[in-house]
Amino acid sequence: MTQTTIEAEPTPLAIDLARTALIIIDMQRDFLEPGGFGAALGNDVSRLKAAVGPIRSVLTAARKAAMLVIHTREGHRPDLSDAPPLKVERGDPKLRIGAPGPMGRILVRGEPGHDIIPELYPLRDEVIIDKPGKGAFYNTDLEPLLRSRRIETLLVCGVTTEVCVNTTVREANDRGFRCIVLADCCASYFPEFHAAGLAMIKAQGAIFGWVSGSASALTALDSD
Ligand code: C5J
Repeated sequence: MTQTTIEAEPTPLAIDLARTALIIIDMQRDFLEPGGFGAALGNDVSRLKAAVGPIRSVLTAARKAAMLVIHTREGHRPDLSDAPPLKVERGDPKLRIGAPGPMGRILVRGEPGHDIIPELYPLRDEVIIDKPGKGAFYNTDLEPLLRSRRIETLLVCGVTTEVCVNTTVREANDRGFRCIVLADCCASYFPEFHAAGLAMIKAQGAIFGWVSGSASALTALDSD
């Protein structure tokens, strides 16, 4: 039985688990650990840790349910040819994208800081989408991948709520995918942006998507 109902705001939702994927946005060392991109921008990276435990629980349940799991990573080619100069040329030149840091070159593919944190490390058969932008659909093959698997619903986790999570949800919504954002599985360096980011998604009758939490997701996944 793959049909279930998940508690969410602004309304509960009937979903087909066989056509649902878990997408975990940018849980990378560069955003969560000292010395990476997030810290270079002056943020308190410890604020993002709160999402790790809840994501781990949902990831474990999704793996058990054989759900499609997708991890994304924000980052650029070593020659930065896919990084718009206006994105690179911000802040202190010593701390910009491509600059050397304690976890390798900041936000560059293949560097230790670009990789996903060990607690949520992808299994060999899980999809990894390397994205040059904030949204996971921009200049990636995420959309054809979802369409080929006939996915209609995305359970969305990751960081940061108002940047890459929100951008991805808006891109997905415009492409006809239904997003359910798991609030405690997302985090921001700014608690007020986290709250506002979630409020914007579910406002006006779910203008971009629905907001739920890890407990409701686990109940729904258990009903499979
Ligand atoms: C940011 C992201 N915040 N993954 N990236 O620059 O949200």
